[in-house]
Amino acid sequence: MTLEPHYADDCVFCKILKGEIPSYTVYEDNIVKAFLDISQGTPGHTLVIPKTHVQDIFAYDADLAAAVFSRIPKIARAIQAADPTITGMNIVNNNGKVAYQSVFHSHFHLVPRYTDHDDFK
Ligand code: DGP
Repeated sequence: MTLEPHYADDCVFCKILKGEIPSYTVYEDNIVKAFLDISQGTPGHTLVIPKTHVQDIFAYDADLAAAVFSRIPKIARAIQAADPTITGMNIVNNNGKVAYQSVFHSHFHLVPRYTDHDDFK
């Protein structure tokens, strides 16, 4: 499996990688792109995707997994640094339709959690 960018036809996240669909970039390097999730149900909800098209976790090899996973803590810290009330974060990765994956280009949801959230007042 190559770590270099490799795009699939008819993939919305590949279109984002190619600049054909706009996105708000949080972080980018040669391996991954992190950008704001379109929903923003939680402010700062970010998606981290490999630049090479890979459908889901079942398709990763060890090199791609190491490259992508090793970047996630840095991106999480960058999001956290944006707001001192971000004191937690959910990291979620859905794989397969039965696991509620809706975009079949592997992605990790980084969902910041805030100390001033109503549930924790
Ligand atoms: P999942 O259900 O785990 O496959 O999550 C897919 C996410 O992708 C969902 O939270 C919404 C997001 N999404 C879908 N289309 C776009 C898009 O065009 N732009 C951005 N920024 N996010 C998108």
